[in-house]
Amino acid sequence: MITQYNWNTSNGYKIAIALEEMGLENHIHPINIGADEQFSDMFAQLTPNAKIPVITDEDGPDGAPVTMFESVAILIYLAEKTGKFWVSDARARLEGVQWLLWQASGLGPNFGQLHHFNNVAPDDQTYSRERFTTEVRRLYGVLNARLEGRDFMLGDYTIADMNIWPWVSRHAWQKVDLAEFPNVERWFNAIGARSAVIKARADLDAACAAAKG
Ligand SMILES: N[C@@H](CCC(=O)N[C@@H](CS)C(=O)NCC(=O)O)C(=O)O
Repeated sequence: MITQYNWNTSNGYKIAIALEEMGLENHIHPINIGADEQFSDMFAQLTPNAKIPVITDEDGPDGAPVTMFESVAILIYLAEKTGKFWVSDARARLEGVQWLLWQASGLGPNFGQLHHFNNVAPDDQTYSRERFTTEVRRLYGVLNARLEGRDFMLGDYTIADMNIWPWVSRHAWQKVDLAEFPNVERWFNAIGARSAVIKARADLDAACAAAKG
């Protein structure tokens, strides 16, 4: 059995979606990051980084339990465990790793900063808002170019898409109109219509709502 220690954020949805797409039985243990549960002693036993998502799998690679943090590492683990939604050809895998790291090192952090400066920062933060808006729009341009002539990031639907899609699902927080990036809009709508994506988001949202009480 896999347990997702999770909350309904962009990084959190990635794992909920992957588990559902791969048909892996799992249990959601909500970690309410709005109530600082990521800093609890219990959570510190699972991760040194005090951030969701984290998973535990009673049936790890050698049959022994394993605990994992960092959403991209978890996505690779789940794809390799199931043999689903990844690429086996060596050259395709190199390409896939580049796009996974592009999200983890560029898209995720910059989108996250823009969410903060657009929606949370208390004072006028024009300089920061403009700085991150410029970079986020540049990243949308890179994504749009990659999706030209391709249905998904690596051709077929894989963890490379699950890794990016939840961040694009917050496009309103980024004040980005997807119509400006037509390949992204097409890709976004196709993934958003998948039953596994709809169910995974609804299940994680419901578990988080119940945890908030
Ligand atoms: N690089 C990490 C980022 C994880 C991350 O930033 N998680 C956020 C939610 S999306 C979090 O736990 N925030 C709580 C906090 O910063 O205290 C990953 O991809 O797993």
